[in-house]
Amino acid sequence: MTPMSALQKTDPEIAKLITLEEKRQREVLEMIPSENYASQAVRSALGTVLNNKYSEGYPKKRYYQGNAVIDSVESLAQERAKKLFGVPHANVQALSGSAGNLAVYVALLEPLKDKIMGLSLAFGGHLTHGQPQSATGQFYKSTLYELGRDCLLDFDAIEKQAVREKPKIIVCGYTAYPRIIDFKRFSQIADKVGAYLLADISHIAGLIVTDQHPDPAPYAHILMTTTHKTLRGPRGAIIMATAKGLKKDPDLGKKIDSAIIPGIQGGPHDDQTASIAVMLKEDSTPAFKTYAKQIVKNAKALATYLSDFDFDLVSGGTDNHLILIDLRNKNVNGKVAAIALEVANIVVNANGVPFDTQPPLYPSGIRLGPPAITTRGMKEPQMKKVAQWINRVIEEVKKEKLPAEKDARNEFMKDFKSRVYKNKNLLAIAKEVKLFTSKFPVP
Ligand code: DSN
Repeated sequence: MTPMSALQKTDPEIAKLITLEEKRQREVLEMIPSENYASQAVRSALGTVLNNKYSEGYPKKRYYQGNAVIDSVESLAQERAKKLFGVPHANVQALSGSAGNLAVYVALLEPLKDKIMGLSLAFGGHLTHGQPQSATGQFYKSTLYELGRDCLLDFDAIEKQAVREKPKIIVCGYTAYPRIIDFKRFSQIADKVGAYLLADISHIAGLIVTDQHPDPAPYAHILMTTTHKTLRGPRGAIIMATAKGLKKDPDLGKKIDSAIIPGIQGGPHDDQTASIAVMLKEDSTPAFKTYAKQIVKNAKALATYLSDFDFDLVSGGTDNHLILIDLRNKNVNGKVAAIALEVANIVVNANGVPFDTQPPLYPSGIRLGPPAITTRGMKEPQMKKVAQWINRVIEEVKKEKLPAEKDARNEFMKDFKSRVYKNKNLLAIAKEVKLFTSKFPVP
């Protein structure tokens, strides 16, 4: 019996929902830049008998018997990660990026005393970079930096802030920054104030290991990456100590491992570890390098076509896999745009833009990128079509004015949602997109 037919027999409700999600992923233009289509090989390692095992500890130092095979799986994942990223220590057990970042803080910081310095979420940082809403900003002190008026990293301001605030960890690496990150400049600042430099490369790791983005390993002390974005793996994370990190703190690797277990996690998800190992093997191939190159080519082409339609791209364009559009010149709210695009089978996310004046649930922009559609084989000529469709959708909802006042806004959204799913022009685009995507197979 195949896994799907077993599921169908036991739980047809869930089997049906999975089939529906499969269909959705096949039919849409999946353009959330942090999502991707993992290969069948990567997904095949998930949900195997490895799911049945407890393996608290690390290879050859487990708290449970019966781990000979799991030890080999985890050692293989560690070795492949070390080789791919060029680092001497890798921990492959963090269950997600949030857990990965928290483990780094648990490893190195004293609660309520030591300080994290990360980019504010409103400027493209992440909750776990010391935001006050997150445990990382509550258990530890934090100071958040912002981008300059040009929407780029302002290193002089960052340096001044670091000197003033004396953080113990500086975090670089972002969720909505379309430009190259100057890791060398960050390392000069971290070294000047004696801080650890943590590069959260979750978004751009796939570009880094294929030389499409400068490598942080020579400059940062710690690298943390999720595995399901441009790396195209299962959900999960890898925390790495670099050679520079071990030079600063010879116990860094041990501290990271202890922060994962017993610090913040118990047993690892061994099927996830196996899947990460498969991903790392795929990511070492020439085919993956070609893929990553194409992501950047596609993102640049899409940015150019969108600019031709007078879309206001934050920072003026992109160097990586993502594009952030400020929709204020189009008089369309980001949430309104994201919903309308989804009706047209184009999936992006509403996103704040630097210096946004709108609340996080109704931000002024949208964030999109081509990692997933590049996996399906789309190239520059297809980006022109994508830009045309996005433009048609935004033109269609230009008259939808989101009120500023909360109650009026809620009323408006109710009314908008009751109309937008029946909008004939959007549904016509949805049909075109569906026909188009049917020509590009998902893995
Ligand atoms: N949720 C991720 C993203 O979409 O960028 C960051 O954690």
